[in-house]
Amino acid sequence: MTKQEFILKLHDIGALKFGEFTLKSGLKSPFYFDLRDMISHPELLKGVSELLIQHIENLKFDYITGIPYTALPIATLIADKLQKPLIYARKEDKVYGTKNTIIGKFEKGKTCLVIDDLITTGESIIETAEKFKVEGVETTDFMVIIDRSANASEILAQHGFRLHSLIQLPEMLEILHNNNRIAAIQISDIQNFIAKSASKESTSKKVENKFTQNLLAKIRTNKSNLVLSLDVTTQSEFFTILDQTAEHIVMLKTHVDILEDFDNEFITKLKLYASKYDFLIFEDRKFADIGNTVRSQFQNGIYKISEWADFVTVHALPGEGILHGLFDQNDTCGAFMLAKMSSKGNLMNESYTRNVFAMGEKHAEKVSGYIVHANTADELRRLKNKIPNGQLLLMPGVQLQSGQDTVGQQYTSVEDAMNGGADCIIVGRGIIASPTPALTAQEYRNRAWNVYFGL
Ligand code: S5P
Repeated sequence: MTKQEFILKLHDIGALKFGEFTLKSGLKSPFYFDLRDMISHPELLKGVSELLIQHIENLKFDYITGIPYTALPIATLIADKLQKPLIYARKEDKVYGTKNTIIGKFEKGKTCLVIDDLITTGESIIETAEKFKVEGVETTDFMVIIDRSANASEILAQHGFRLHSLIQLPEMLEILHNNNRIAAIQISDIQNFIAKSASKESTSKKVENKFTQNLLAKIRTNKSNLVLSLDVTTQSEFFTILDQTAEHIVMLKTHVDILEDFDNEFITKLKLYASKYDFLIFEDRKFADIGNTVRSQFQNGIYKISEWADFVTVHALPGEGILHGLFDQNDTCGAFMLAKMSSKGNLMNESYTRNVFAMGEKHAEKVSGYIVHANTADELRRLKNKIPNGQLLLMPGVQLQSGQDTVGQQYTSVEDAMNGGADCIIVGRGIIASPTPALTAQEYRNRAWNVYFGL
């Protein structure tokens, strides 16, 4: 099968549609490609695998994989022809430590060629590469059937990946036009649409609320990205450490419910420190109940958090009612949503994290950003890229060196956190368990600030 025959056949089976289509984002697209049905046409499946083989013959790789679902049967045929071992990454996210992310037999340190059907932004390729990397398999070459992107090849090159494509969109449109399948005007509509969506991606609306602006201003004036997590159980310890560290922080994170001698005086005193040293107060309450209950937990009880906190943490798990419950009656406190926790084996998988970002974007007037932990700078950068423009990333589980505690907390270094794009680091025991909290707080602050400012 020639490339032209393949393209025309794809059009015949309805895999390439032209007209007006409403995308998930609400945008109207002049075309819609869906190659899934191709696998039910044996001559197409065979034809495309032979065409792909011509492109990959000279590449060096140990294994071959296809991104589920459409590309997996194609990769299977190619693996058979080239007599290369097939492996693949689960499509669903790994939840428990026991399940393998990669199915098949492989050795660490080997390379894998990845086949995919369509490329639009390169996002799923980067995710796949990440999944393989975690398991020790390198994926540097990616072969796609149709490249319908504006600039995926350059974006991927920035990540060190090579993109090979069987069909580039302009060439495909020309073939379809020459065979009277589409009109010239449709080609220019498609080209305009792609150019517009590429520029939209780079200038997407900035969602920065007043709480975020306040925090960003303090980061600049205090020259600090350090959020101190002052998890101690008595007021005297609390203020002893605060006396030594307050000048180095931008925000103080509290768990007021672990104080044994909490009283209203505590809040009065804390507010005096906050105004003297110009830091914000962040009660890490991790709300996680129905709207009506969290409203009471926020406003009532002995802590009356809504009266003094500048920020609180909120879980997305109960649904967006939690944000209405907390904030419909409050205009003085912002939120950080927990998107990816630092504790080992936590159940926040990729799709959960994405859904948290989507909920936070929808409520951007209250949500200033997300609590996100990652074990490497690369992984954090990948998550940071998914955060809506203008929202922040605070990273807990940070110490001077990476490591773990005895109950599942994982630590990443200050440099990895900041290089991965954290706006603030959240540090507890790294500072409060130090024999010299003042010096140590200063060290965390300087190390983070140096990366932040590219020093
Ligand atoms: O995923 C998370 C989210 C948070 S807010 N992991 C965390 O460790 N935290 C909080 O950050 C945690 O509740 C604690 O107050 C602080 C980390 O403390 P450290 O002593 O381990 O640095």
